Amino acid sequence: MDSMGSPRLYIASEEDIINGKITDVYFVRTRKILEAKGLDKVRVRMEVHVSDLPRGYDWAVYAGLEEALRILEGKPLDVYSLPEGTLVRSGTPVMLIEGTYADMCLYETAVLGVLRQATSIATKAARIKKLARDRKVVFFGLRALHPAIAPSVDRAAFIGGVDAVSGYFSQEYLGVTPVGTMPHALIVVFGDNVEAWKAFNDVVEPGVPRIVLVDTFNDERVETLQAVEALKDKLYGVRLDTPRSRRGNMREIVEEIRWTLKAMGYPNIKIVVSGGINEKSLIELRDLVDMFGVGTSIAVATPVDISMDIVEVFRDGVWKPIAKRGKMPGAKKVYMCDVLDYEVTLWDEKPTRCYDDVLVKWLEGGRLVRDYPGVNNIRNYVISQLEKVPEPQAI
Ligand code: PCP
Repeated sequence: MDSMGSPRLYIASEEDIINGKITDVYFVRTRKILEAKGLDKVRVRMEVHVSDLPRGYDWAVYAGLEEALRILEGKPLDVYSLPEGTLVRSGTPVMLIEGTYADMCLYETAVLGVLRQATSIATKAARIKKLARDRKVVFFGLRALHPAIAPSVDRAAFIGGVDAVSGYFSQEYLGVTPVGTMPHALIVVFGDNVEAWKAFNDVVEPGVPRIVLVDTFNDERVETLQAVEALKDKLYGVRLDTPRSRRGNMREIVEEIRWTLKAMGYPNIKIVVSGGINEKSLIELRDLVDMFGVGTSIAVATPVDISMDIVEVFRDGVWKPIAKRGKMPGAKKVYMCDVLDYEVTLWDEKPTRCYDDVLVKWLEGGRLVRDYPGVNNIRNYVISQLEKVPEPQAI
């Protein structure tokens, strides 16, 4: 708050989120009605499921579980979930929350928000990573979104499978080393690209690869040769972020750079391309480019729709299946055979084909009953699944 008591930034505090203040007003009214009419002790089983995939998507990477659990921790609720990072198809139950509806309704907005954002970003990152094959992908998309959610955005992209993220804070928040190159601003302030590159090499800690931007003032090939001349064996790579006004045929530009470097005796200089990279442009360049800097197309990913619906109510001493139209009543279990090959059954139904029960308890009475796996383990899990699925159709 500033001195006048106005918010400096229009962001919710962690406390407000965890206390259920960041919610839709109709949930506040609902809870008030239930309490007034003596229905606040009605127990329900609330199912969270992937309700709709974007056109052309066959699967989504389920992400956001850790933050969702941290919102629900301490509430008198039992929560079951698939592991974070599981590839799922449309309609798959990913979480089940059991308790009184009055105790969970204020958190529906926040839990869905966390799950939908993380799943949408992780899914897009996984698609891009799969399409990049053995090429590196670095997430450069923080500037596309509000900085308040930057840690969760980097986390989701990393879980989805990108090789690195650019957020300076990510070492502290995620325990992953951030990766970046240099902005055009550095070169513009020096007024001389070669001086700026040399200053980068002089000042930046030795472990950081010397990847220089080669499109600021001159043609990419001219600047690439200047960079080779200026940094010689210190040069690790060149980044092309060619402005759209000059972009033309990006593939031919990269081919020319690759060929020229080879002709000059520098076949191992890496080529990094960023700026507007999406699934289709990545496919056009992946045989020539060593690393992609992808921002907006991951950060502002097409939404994966996730819904939360009551599927059972405890009445007259028994759990009774009930759901709104369009939803499948009854609490469900998920038994895994292999990647994207699983069986969904009713809660007490015996599976017939797959037997690995993967919808497991995470919170009991609001208390965590298993350890969070950590972002590196989740990412490895996603990568191992991606190895078993075909390349998505680029959209
Ligand atoms: C952009 C900046 C972003 C890259 C491209 C991602 O270049 O490097 O990280 O772009 P995308 O969101 O379209 O995928 P500039 O806007 O030129 O910024 P800078 O000069 O700081 O590199």
